[in-house]
Amino acid sequence: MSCKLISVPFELGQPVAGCALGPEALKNAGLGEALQDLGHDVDDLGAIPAPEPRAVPDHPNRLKHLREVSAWIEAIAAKAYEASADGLPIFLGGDHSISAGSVSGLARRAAEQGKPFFVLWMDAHSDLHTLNTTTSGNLHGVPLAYLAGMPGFDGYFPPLAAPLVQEHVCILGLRSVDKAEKDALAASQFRAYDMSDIDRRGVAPLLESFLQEVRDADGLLHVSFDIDFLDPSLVPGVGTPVQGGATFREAHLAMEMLHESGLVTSLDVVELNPTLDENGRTAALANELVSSLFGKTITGKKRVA
Ligand code: 4U7
Ligand code: MN
Ligand code: MN
Ligand code: MN
Repeated sequence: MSCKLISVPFELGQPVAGCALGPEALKNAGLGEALQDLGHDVDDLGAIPAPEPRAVPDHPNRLKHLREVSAWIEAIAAKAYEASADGLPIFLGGDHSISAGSVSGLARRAAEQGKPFFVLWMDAHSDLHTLNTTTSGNLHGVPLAYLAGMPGFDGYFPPLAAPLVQEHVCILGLRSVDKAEKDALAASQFRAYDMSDIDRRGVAPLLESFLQEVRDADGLLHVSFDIDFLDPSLVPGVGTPVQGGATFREAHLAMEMLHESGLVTSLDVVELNPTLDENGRTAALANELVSSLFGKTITGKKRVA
């Protein structure tokens, strides 16, 4: 596998300073070397340069850094489209608003290739606010709504070449869903699994049924890994922690299954805030899980799905 590391040092989609240092922290903690040790080629494409803020109209809702977020989405989408011509792009965030760009560029590429495009959104939050429903104004809470073509983004965020098919999106790990997001979920065709589903049914059957759909459709699979998917006791270095998150074993199993599926074609790792981290343990854990996604196993034995 040829992995392309794309750093996205952008943090204005959320309110806590430090998230822009995420890409460097992941790399300094040895992400590239770990992937190489697993036998992958690693091409570090460096950081996307900060674009000029995008001229967009004022929005009636109080949205934070709309012009910056919109510009970054456009720049990231262009990069994602370009980088996905060959190899496996890995976007290192940055806050989760960056996935509005990565996923839209990848979806455009998939559409041109005539391939069904699937997304696994691993997150405590559903990120399903529209620009009209967000009450925090923090735009890392809206990317999935935008990507799925929900209303209200026209003229503010860049036009989408290929909106996601809701049935092709699986949200895993939910435990913080705002009222408007609950309504959006209820009216949607997303697959959404909350922590209670994980408790009752387990990660493996939930994920396997989704992977089987991707396989049956001969689709491409993007994984958008918001580190706050994990329980905050494991990951102090995130800006929006929510108690009751995935355990190490649940996350590890998910990553192993993703590897064994052979279906993953791109990845985001987002929401790491190194300034909130304790001795780099959040970055180290994120890298450990990414390594599992790229083939690290406990004994070295290969399992095949
Ligand atoms: B993340 C929130 F109110 N829903 O809109 C909001 F709970 O990318 C949180 O998943 C959003 O970390 C979290 O601000 C976005 C809040
Ligand atoms: Mn998120
Ligand atoms: Mn989150
Ligand atoms: Mn967050």
